[in-house]
Amino acid sequence: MVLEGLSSSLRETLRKISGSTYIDRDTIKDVVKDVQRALLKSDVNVKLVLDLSSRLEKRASEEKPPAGMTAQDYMIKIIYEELLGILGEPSSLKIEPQTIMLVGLYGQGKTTSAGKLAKFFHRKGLNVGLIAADIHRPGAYDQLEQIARSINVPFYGERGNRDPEKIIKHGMEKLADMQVKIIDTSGRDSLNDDLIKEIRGIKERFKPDEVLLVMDATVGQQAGNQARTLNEATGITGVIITKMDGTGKGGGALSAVAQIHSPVYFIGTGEHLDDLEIFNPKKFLSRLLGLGDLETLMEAFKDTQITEEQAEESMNKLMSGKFNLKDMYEIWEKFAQPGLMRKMFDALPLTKIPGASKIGDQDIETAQNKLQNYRYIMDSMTFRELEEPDIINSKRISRISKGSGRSEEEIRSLLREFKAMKKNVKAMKGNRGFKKLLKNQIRGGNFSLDNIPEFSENQ
Ligand SMILES: Nc1nc2c(ncn2[C@@H]2O[C@H](COP(=O)(O)OP(=O)(O)OP(=O)(O)O)[C@@H](O)[C@H]2O)c(=O)[nH]1
Ligand SMILES: [Mg+2]
Repeated sequence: MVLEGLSSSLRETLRKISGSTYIDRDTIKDVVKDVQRALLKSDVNVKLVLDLSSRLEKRASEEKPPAGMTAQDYMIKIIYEELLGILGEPSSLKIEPQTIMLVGLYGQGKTTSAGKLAKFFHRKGLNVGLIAADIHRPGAYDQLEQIARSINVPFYGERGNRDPEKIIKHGMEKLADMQVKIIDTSGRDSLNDDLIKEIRGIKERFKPDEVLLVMDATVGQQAGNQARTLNEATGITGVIITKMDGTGKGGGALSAVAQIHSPVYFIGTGEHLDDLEIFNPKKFLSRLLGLGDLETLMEAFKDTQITEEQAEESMNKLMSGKFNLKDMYEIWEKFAQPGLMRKMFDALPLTKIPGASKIGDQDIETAQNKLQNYRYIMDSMTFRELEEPDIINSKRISRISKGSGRSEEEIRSLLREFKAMKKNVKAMKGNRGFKKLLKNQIRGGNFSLDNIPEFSENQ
């Protein structure tokens, strides 16, 4: 995955913060250094990194966390916000008739992206036409024509014509009925006056509604210069970062975007014409930091019967020491709802954490079976045992085992989990409710199947 290195070092930093007992000046300095190093290593522009780290340091030293939030969490929040600042505001292409021109150096993915965009608009119900104005690359005409044919959209090009403006003029006329016109232009292997003159000419003559910079995730520190120069020549209105499925460091392209203050509209995630994703900075960053796709996750919870009040109530009970097995049963019951676990795992970036094994349907089934068995066990407990689990001695365990058909070891394991859950939550000072617990756990990057029923923080 692109930004793999950045992702794992930032996650490490967040873990460090979560695990620290307090945040003092030295911790702040340490954290800022860590973040700095991680960003630089991923080719994020040096000046951006320096600006970001000084803002981080200033905010972390001066700002006070609001009531109910720990200094650790607040530090994480500041890092999140500052990184989000680099990624910019979410913005997307309007779904309406328009002319789009793609610019970028050789091999960045312009022609492929032209096809992806055509497919995108086509699917949204707009007529699309593709215009091949790349007069440099031998085979550019054929490549775009083939793409156009594969998605069944009209194409215009003139094989052998060396004047891109003439081709576009004819193309605009021929494709006048098309609601969206996409112009593929030439690249060069580096920035040169010839290229600048060519694309500036096209831009000034045809005044496209959007000029999209296509840049791949492998460009390093020189990305900023590329973006700036192309921006000066044509006024970039948005960016497509391609090859996000590769192993590029990604930081160069992302900083280039920040430097020209243009939004990233899409990311390319493969060679296929369907491999185009609308870019959402918050989602992207949450995944990068291993915070999970919190929004999606919270959406999943909204669909279930667990309201925040209910969760809050359980947590209050838990913390007051009055929490008993019956309450735990209730919570588990909610988790055992069909589909919820799948949704949770789909929303979480577990599969992208290096070393973490992919959560398969098998694992989910195992977890759900485990919950089911725990419920059988609890069904065999007396009312008093559920309310006061401490009285459950080995004699009682043996009785419960016979009644439920589950092994004594399983019952012990249930009791252990209950105790761990109680202890873990108690250890967390301040009641910030279920959401918070879940967030912390995800944040720690240690969200595992075993942790779910316990809601344990595991730090
Ligand atoms: N893995 C992956 N490959 C991509 C992506 N986008 C484009 N490519 C590949 O990158 C290579 C170059 O893509 P093109 O679309 O031809 O790039 P271009 O900018 O038009 O290049 P020139 O015409 O030479 O200027 C092709 O092999 C594409 O299949 C992407 O998002 N992911
Ligand atoms: Mg091309």
